[in-house]
Amino acid sequence: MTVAVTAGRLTGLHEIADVGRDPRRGGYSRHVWEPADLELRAWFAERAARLGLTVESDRNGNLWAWWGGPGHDAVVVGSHLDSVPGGGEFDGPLGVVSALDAIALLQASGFAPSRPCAVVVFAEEEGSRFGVACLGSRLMTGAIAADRVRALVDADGVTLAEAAEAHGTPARHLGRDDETLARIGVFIELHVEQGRGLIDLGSPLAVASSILAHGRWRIDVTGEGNHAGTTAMSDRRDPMVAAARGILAVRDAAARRDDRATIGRLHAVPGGTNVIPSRVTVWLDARSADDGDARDLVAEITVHVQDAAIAEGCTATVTEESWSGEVRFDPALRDRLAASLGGIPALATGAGHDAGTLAGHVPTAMLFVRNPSGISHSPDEHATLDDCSAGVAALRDALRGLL
Ligand code: HGY
Ligand code: MN
Ligand code: MN
Repeated sequence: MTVAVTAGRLTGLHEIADVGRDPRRGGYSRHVWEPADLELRAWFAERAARLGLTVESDRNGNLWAWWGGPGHDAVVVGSHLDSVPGGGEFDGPLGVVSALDAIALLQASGFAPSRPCAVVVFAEEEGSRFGVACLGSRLMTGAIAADRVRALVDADGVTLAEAAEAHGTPARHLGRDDETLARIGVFIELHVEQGRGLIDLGSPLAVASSILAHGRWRIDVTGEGNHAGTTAMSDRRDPMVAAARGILAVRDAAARRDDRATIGRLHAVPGGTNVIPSRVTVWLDARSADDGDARDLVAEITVHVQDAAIAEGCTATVTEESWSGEVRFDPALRDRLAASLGGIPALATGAGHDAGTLAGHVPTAMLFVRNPSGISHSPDEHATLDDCSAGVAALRDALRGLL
């Protein structure tokens, strides 16, 4: 049996190709417990059931599909189905579809696993709705306090507790889940590569070596709301101008240090064309090679942003919303996997993953599939069918070796 293909795509990707399309932004907007995400969850349950897998949700809204029933020391493969706003087709779903396809190939070949195996779909990996990345895996591992998570609010004022309750995940049960974590013997996440690493290496596949330290910070700049027509330029305390000065300083600080810093989201209050805002909030994503460098970068940015605010008669506060320390994947598992797949290269990444959260708890590895555009978090993200098929075959072989 070969990998299932429909209309030039892995069949699983074809089946969900219309779910959560975003006509306004382009690409896909699939946010946790919103209609597209619910449809994807139902699709996953149905597709897993077709393979005879037993599907269950854990106390944090992560989905598990068990081959042969739940058990300990399991080999777990999977990724996420949610997306950034206006995201691509592959970031997350490729890992889930490939995991199901790899199991289908093993089943078709008559292979019988000698240890438990599961496909997992982690909830809210992108943090697009509630702001904190890798929320499902963070909750499971206890990396974030459940009380804080329950109180997170989306753009419409819905708390995470309310959203979870509405879709069958009791809010009081959210939090560290030692029982589920203890079932995982090894975790492998296959993911589309999100940069040009594999193009440069001329390889369809790689294993992950490390993930940059990264986090998210909310920057609130407060000034004085006033009239756009009657307020002299010299009389203004305009937080938008202060934020603009701050954003340039963010770019310059990261460039000087050879780090990465991005402002991808901005919110002005009250948000009228003819109104000088009273407050502007921007969100900073900052990433560096190690934890100390990332902390230093954000400390420097904080000083620049506060100086920019003072220069405009405003004030600025910087609040951490999420933090992920540098990850170095288990070298023994990485090397074993790379060797078993014909000596594929190892690649560092600047993108965060649930595998990064799990790496501190269980032996964890990642497989990257080449992205010929080198672009991700955009509708232009891509992976060819040949490379996706190579990824499925690699995951099948990895599973065969571990099961
Ligand atoms: O933001 C990230 O690095 C990831 O793609 N969630
Ligand atoms: Mn992503
Ligand atoms: Mn992802």
